[in-house]
Amino acid sequence: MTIDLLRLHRLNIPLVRPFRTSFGTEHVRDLVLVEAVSSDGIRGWGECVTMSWPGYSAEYTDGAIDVMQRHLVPTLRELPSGADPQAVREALEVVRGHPMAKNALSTALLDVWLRAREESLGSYLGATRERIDCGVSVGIPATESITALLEEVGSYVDAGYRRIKLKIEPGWDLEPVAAVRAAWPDIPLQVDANQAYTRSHADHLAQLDPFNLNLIEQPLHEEDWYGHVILSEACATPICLDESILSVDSADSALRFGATTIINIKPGRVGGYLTAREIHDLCLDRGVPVWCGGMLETGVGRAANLALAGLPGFTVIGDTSASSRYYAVDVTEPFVLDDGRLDVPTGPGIGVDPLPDVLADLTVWSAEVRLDEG
Ligand code: OSB
Ligand code: MG
Repeated sequence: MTIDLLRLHRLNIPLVRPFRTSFGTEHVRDLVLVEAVSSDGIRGWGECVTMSWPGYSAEYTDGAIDVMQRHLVPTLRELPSGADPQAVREALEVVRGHPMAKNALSTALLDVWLRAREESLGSYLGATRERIDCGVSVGIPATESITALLEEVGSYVDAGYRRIKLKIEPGWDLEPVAAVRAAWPDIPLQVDANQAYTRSHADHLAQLDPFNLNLIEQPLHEEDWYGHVILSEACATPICLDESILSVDSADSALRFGATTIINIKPGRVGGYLTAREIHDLCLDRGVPVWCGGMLETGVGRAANLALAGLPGFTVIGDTSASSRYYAVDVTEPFVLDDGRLDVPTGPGIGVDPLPDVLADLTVWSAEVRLDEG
């Protein structure tokens, strides 16, 4: 079996509500789905989780398309036919950085490879759970109104979400956290700053301690390893890294230095599901809890994330929310919350396919690149 061609589909999907974080506001999800087509007609899918601007990390959608077409696809052309997922991963390593672009391509190829073997991604990765407890990530309300926040959180609690994550930034932290904690004294609650603070905020962030939070996610700049050690000492609330963890080695370093005690694993941020699994394995060995983060994925990325979240070390509730949290119309059959949980797909590969009509409606640009010719 060989992969003959790749199609890049750029989609713009309106979000059900704007998603404001410390790094900006997203109104429309601007992402790329990679479709890989094999010589025997099997089609696999991968999602490129970049945003349209480099606010979360240095990657962004135009840049990801460029690096895929200009640099990553040519490395895939050098692969022997039938190359296994590890060989694909190694081929892509000749390009520095760009983990989200690499994840999109390698997942599309992995999906074809698994479908040809009729094996699900969950089974391949080693998932031991069939249903995943779901949390939800709540943006900063456009109005910065506590009432609006409580209404939004209330709608998620009513929908059955089992954990709430609040986005915070300087000026939007203690007050919203206190209000949500007062309204729901027992709900698992955590916060995510997306690097918005500095070391000088250590005492300020320690004021979150009385609210019994699971964790504070990525308070400081992604390269500020020592700053996170200082915060870990200043705060009783555990520090959890997201943006800082780009590889198995950065996870190992962060844990050994005491910069983090919990890790948010996102396959896009680490360059693919094989690396995501290795970070999971390292943490499981050390007894370090991990959880599956999200990047406002469509059903394509969500399906694969649910497979990952089924692994035994994912003992902390993650950001794998239902389709309706993000989109009025998802590109796949929607993922629907049932008792606060979503099922790990069981079909071959990622177990879902884009709906052709919806895909066509949402596509703003597409390109086809052949792998069987230079
Ligand atoms: O930092 O975890 C983050 C969304 C986009 C970019 C970064 C992050 C997020 C989220 C939402 O918090 C996760 C999700 O629901 O997909
Ligand atoms: Mg985060």
